[in-house]
Amino acid sequence: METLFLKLNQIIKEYDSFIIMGHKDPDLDSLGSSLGLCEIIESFGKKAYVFLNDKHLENYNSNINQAFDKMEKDVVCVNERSYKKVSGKTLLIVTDVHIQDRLEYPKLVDIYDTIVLDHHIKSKNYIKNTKFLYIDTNLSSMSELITFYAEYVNIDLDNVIATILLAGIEIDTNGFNLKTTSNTYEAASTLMEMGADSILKQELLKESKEEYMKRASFIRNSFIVKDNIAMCIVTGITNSKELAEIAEELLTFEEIEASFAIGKLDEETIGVSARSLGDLDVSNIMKQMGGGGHNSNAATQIKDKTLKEVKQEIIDLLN
Ligand SMILES: [Mn+2]
Repeated sequence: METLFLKLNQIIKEYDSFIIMGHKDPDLDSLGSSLGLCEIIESFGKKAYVFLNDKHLENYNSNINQAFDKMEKDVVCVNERSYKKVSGKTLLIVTDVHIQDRLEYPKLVDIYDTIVLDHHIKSKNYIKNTKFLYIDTNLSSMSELITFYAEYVNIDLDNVIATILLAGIEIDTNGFNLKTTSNTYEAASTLMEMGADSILKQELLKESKEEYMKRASFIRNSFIVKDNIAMCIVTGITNSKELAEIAEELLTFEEIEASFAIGKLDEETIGVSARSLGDLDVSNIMKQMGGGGHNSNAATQIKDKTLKEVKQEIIDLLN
């Protein structure tokens, strides 16, 4: 990672100001890595801004807003109007995403020099014409990378930012289960040493009882399609995050070795999230359905098919 950090240091020195942007519907990994980068860049004596659409700040659960209040470090956020006030030679840093459409505000890629840092499997639609693109799928999360970067530049992150990063790792690994390596634990340990607070972390990771009950009702109706493979059909309109959570949760049950969660993302699109403990290569099935991923973590999106047809397609592929 040292080569990467040296490269990033070098790039940072070339610019005056930085706008850091994660993905739409930001999660704690996207937010934590943005805030961590902000602190790292400011340690170079440069100006850094985190891009967040106002509507997202309002939608954040109140715990995140509380965390923002507790932050000792003054993080300046910019939105779709105020970014224009950022002055000097400016670089856009994209974190936790590499597809332009999925950015919090895609247009900025066409305006500023851009670098991309991500840990998701590389899509054909990655952002082209970047100054630098770094995708490492061995990382549990962007929080893991940014923690090591902070350590490398020898700064002690703000306690609240360290806490958000720790929560980001926990979210992306589903509680240190998925994609977890010794580096992941090392990053977590570093964050604790920097002052991450495990009570605040629990607060940040809370979900509403309604959300939990809704997911539980889908899980209750899940069924075994073959051997130790579970499937869950989500009714109504859902989103990729909920599908991923359901597929991950199914894996925590006895005897379940692989899982598929299927649901409508909008009227024309069906999303599938697939997880496996490793024996069944779910990416193989998702690839045959136009998607991609890893052995143990894969997904796809399908247009103009019914839930029933998608369900059958998966069953046929499993046989
Ligand atoms: Mn992430």
